[in-house]
Amino acid sequence: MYVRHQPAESPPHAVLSTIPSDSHTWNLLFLQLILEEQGWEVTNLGACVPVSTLVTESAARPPGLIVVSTVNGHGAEEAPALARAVRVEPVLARVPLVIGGKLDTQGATVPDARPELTEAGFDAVLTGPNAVPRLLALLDSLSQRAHGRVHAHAAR
Ligand code: B12
Repeated sequence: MYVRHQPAESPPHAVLSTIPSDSHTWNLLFLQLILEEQGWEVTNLGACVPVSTLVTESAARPPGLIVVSTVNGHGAEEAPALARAVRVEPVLARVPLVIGGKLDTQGATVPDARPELTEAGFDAVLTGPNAVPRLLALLDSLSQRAHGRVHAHAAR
């Protein structure tokens, strides 16, 4: 079972999306619940999200994290363009951007097998049995960083 963390006073915000061709939704619901359990407020954009919608929605309210989940096997092919479109938007250029799920039809689970995804702008490619623990570790480090920022402001 995953450990529930105390929600921050002002919850961090994550945008949750998939690639344009992917109509699966239980993966998105699963990730929404994981993020919410860890104290994040989630904007779940649902199935078959056009890249332009992801960029517009995220730019309107820049989140602390963008999570892309895809399981239909087209992620490796479609997600590089998604990452480039996110990174070209100035307010999203440095927002942590991660992808996970079933990214191809070969069942590849080794993150480094997909260098095109990190080259295109993803900070992490989370696949295989350690995907969720790695996401939880990332959420932990983001929330520690956010708290560090709050303390730094408070100290001034
Ligand atoms: C239910 C299902 C459907 C339903 C979806 C209903 C819905 N509302 O979602 C329907 C029938 C509509 C469907 C359609 C299709 N499906 Co389908 N579907 C499934 C099925 C049986 C279960 C998926 C599911 O809901 N799992 C439950 C969720 C909670 O788990 P999950 O999706 O596996 O995600 C987990 C991990 O991957 C991970 N994860 C996922 N994303 C992320 C992201 C991050 C950041 C992290 C950390 C972790 C993570 O966490 C989750 C929990 O462990 C799987 C087979 C299977 N047993 O997995 C096939 C499967 C995903 N489908 C598949 C395919 C091919 C299709 C179709 C293309 C079939 C077709 N020819 O029409 C279409 C998709 C069309 C499209 N445009 O996308 C393939 C994908 C092939 C691949 N990737 O290699 C699968 C794997 C079946 C197979 N073995 O071939 N499908």
